[in-house]
This record gives sequence, C-alpha cells and structure tokens, in this order.
Amino acid sequence: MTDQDTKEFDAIIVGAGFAGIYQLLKLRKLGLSAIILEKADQIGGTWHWNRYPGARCDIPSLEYSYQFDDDLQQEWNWSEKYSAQPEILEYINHVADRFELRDGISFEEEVTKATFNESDSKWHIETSRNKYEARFCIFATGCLSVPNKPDFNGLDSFDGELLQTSTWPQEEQNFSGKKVAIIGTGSSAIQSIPLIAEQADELYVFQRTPNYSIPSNNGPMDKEVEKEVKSRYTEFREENYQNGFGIAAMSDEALVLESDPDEVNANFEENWKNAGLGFFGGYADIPLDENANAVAANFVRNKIREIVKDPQTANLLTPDYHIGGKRLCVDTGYFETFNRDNVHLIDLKENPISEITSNSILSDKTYDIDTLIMATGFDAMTGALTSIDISGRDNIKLKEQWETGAKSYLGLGISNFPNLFTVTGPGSPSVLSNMMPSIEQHVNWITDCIDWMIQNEKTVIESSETAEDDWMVLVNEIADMTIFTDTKSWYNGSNIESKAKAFLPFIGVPVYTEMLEEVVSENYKGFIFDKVN
Ligand code: N01
Repeated sequence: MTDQDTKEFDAIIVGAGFAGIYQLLKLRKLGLSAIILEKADQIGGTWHWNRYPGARCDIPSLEYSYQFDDDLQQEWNWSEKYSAQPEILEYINHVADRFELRDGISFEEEVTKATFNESDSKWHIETSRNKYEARFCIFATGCLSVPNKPDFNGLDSFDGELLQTSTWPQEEQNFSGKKVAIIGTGSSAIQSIPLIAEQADELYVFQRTPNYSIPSNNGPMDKEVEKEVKSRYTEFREENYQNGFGIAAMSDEALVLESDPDEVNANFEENWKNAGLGFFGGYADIPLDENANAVAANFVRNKIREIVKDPQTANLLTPDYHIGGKRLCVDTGYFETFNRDNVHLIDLKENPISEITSNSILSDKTYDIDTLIMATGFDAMTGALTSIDISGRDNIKLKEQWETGAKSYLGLGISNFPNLFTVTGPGSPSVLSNMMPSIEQHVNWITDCIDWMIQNEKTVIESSETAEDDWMVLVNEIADMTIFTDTKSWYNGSNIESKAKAFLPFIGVPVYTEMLEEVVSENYKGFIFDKVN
C-alpha cells in the first residue's frame, strides 16, 4: 500500500458500541471529519458479541439508555424492565439510523497498530485492511471486550462444539438432546445457565468460585413507572448520577450497623424482591464496612440455602467472600436451576480440570460432553487497549508502559500518548457505574476538550505523568476504604494470571464528576498542551 492510499480524518474512533456511536455524532456536530473502525460486521459492541441465551442488561433499561436527545428518550419504549440483548441491539441500530451515522462506520476492519508520529503530531493507524492518519484517536473499545480463554490442557483436541459466551455465534444454538458443559459462574453463566438447562439433556456446571446473585424479578415494562420517569426524565437522570454508583436504586444513606436488625432484614427482603443490583447499595455501609457487608452477605447466603434443595449443592453455591467484591450478578431463576435433575455442579476448587479430551472433561471423574461453553470472562478494562500495538512518544509501547499496572489520568488520557483519549478507561467509574451515563459523560468531555483545543489553537494534549500518578494513588486510596480490594476479581486484574494486580475503577460517581468539572474549570489542570521535547 502506498502513502497515497492513506485515508485522512480529524479523528479516528475505534469501536462501534454505545460509546463509539455517540462519539461519532458529537464530532460530526463539531464539524470534524471522523470515522469509526469496527472489527465486527455490525454495530453494537458488547451487545453484538454477547448474544448468549439470557443476555440482558442488569440495570433497568429506563436508565441503561442514552439521555443526550430528549425526543429519543421520550419516543423509545422498552418492552421489559431489564431489556434482553436483541432489544438493546435493536435500540443501538435505531440510534445509528435516526442520527444517520452508518456512513461513518467501516465494518470488519480491526485496528492492529496505532503510532503517534511526533513530526506531524498525528496518529498513524493500521487496520486489517487500510492505513489512516488522524489528529485524534479515540478508543471506544469497551471495558469487557477481550475474552479470557484459559488454556486448559487438551482444549485444542476437543472435537465437539466449542462456544464462548462473549463471542457467541449469530445463528441460534439448540442444545436439545445434548450433553453440555459450561465453565465459569460469573454473570454470563448465571444468565445463560437457566435457559440452557431447559434445553440440554444434561448440563454440567464447572464452578471455581461461587457468585452472589440477586433475582431480577424482571417483567414487562410497568407503564405507570415509564410514564412517571418520562415526565421528569432529565431530573431522574441527574438524581441517579448523584448516587455513588450512578444508579437509581442505590441511594440509601442509612447504615446497617446503626439500624434495627429487624428493620434491616425487612429492607433486605424488599430489596431482594425489587432492587436487583441496588441490593448492594441498599445501605451505605455495605460497600464500606466488612461487618455491615457480612450482614448483607449472610442474608443472601441464607436465601441460596433456602432455594437450593440439596444441601451439598447449596453449600458449593454459597460464596464466602464480601458481597460485591466480585461484580454482583442479577439473575432469572439461577439458583432454582440447580434443583433440576439434569443440572450438575462440579467444584473445581476441589477437583480442577486436569484435561479436556476430544469428547470429555476430566475433573473428579470423566464427563462426556457434546458442547463446551466457556463463560470465563474478559481481560477487563485494559485488554482491548493492550491487544493493539499502540506506540506513543519516543516509540513507547502502551503494553510495556502498563506492564506493572495500568495508569491513566481520569480514565481519559495516558501520559506519553498525546491526543489519545479512552472512553470509560481505567481510573474512571466505568464498570462501577451505570455505563450509559458514564459513556456520555466521557464523550461530552472529550468533545468539549477537542473544541477547547481548537478555540485556543492547541495542537496536542497529553496527561502529565505526575497527574496520572497522583490520580491512580487516589483511585487506590478510595478503593482501600471499601471492601472491593480484598477479593480476587476482574476489577483488580486477578482473573488473568499474567496481569499486573491493580484496582482500576474509580469508586464514587459524584466525586469523580466534581473532579472532572474542576479539571476543566482550571484549563485542563494536569494536562500538558503542545509539549516541547
Ligand atoms: O465473566 P466473569 P462474565 N478455570 O469474569 C471462571 C459483565 N456482564 O463474562 O471467579 C475455571 O464474571 C471464573 O472463576 P473465578 C459484568 O460486569 C454483564 O460472566 O475466577 N474457571 C468465573 O466464574 C460481569 O461481571 C452482564 O474463580 C475459570 C467465570 O469464569 C462481567 O461482564 C452480563 C477460569 C468468569 O466470570 C464479566 O462477566 C454478563 C479457569 N481457568 C456480563 N477462568 C449484564 O447483565 C475463569 N473462570 C449487563
């Protein structure tokens, strides 16, 4: 390919999920030329890839939706409280059409390399098909987009059907008449197991660590609730973003440890029925105090033992760590599924998988199977960035810079990587918030920043190393005040053996929002403009 073939834009956006789509719209409104480069053959990001049975959002759809356009939020009607993946995909497609964004997306084009060229201050980008140059490069690559594929002994020799929840085929899968194994018991498994169990002859669930899960009590959209929310949508969104996790249900200021135990129990019962993820925020000290957390955890442990009839299975399904330490799950009939005769739970802590053969898994005994489903999670928060060959100033590689732990200023900018922005990057509330408003917050911030640079004739922006270091110290200091750091989870990289262990999400949406605003009001404090080497 010659240089003449290089396509030039003001900005390249990587990824056509909720973040990329909105970023394209905002940059177009600013009058910039921009293109989204998307690996998949269609838009949707996480909602395109994760189409396993039962996939649905675990934040109510009235909250898990865009707020940037009032007509859009008034006119779109969700059919259920928690929408299923096909409806969410339909919604993002609707948004792309409504705002005429499709012609700004190039599909089946995977970004493989991005290099900052100091002589022209531009990003030179290579994909599976083309070369590009752009002043700005915005990674809208999502927090949970690179699958974790454990290398089980013999996996390559498996001859049956091998599926991964996070790269699920577009064709419908039918498990009737089959013996199915699923490895993993995180959210993806917890959502899919009840539906697969209804079809499969036998379902073997290989669990390493049990998870806490709260019943979704999902159902058709309550039209009265919808009407009420829509009558005050702006206010509703603003109120939610004042809560620690940016979610409506998580607003209670009361403390477990200072409340009457009977009252706490009654509230837990109510939240178990109605709150979903909000169960975790039902009292302000559940995320902060291990004794308060233990009261909430015991409530859920008792529920599991009440639901699951076989005591040994119930015990195996009962977590022994802080509730919320691993991402809380929201389910439809998960624990009940283990009362079925065709569902079998295998404890990998006691009996790890020693081998996978052409047609079986060897653990405490040999399990003959037709289908193997990996529900083994993601290289979360950093994987999508470190899997691309990104080079910044002085040819510094992002992967190497992050080898001892990812660092970012505000989750938006990375030192040595000028004019590169990340939407919901490490160090921002991202996965510990409602992703939709957090995406909009970042896209608005990035767009305003670019606009400010244009107005103020600045060519290059980058975060200072000091600002970045201080920011990550703060992220970890806040996390250390909570129960989040004591548990092995993908929040701190401990689900991937080779990954540096560091807690990555910023906890506390309102504080974060205030700090973002302060940075802007002080002319982008912590960022350097037009750095001279
Ligand atoms: O992945 P996970 P997920 N041997 O990492 C196990 C979001 N999400 O795809 O805990 C054996 O939670 C691992 O075991 P352990 C949500 O934020 C949202 O389910 O490491 N087992 C664990 O059980 C969620 O948190 C929705 O001991 C191995 C499982 O695999 C995030 O995505 C729906 C193993 C992985 O669980 C990730 O969820 C779905 C090994 N070598 C997901 N390696 C919504 O509702 C891993 N495991 C919006």
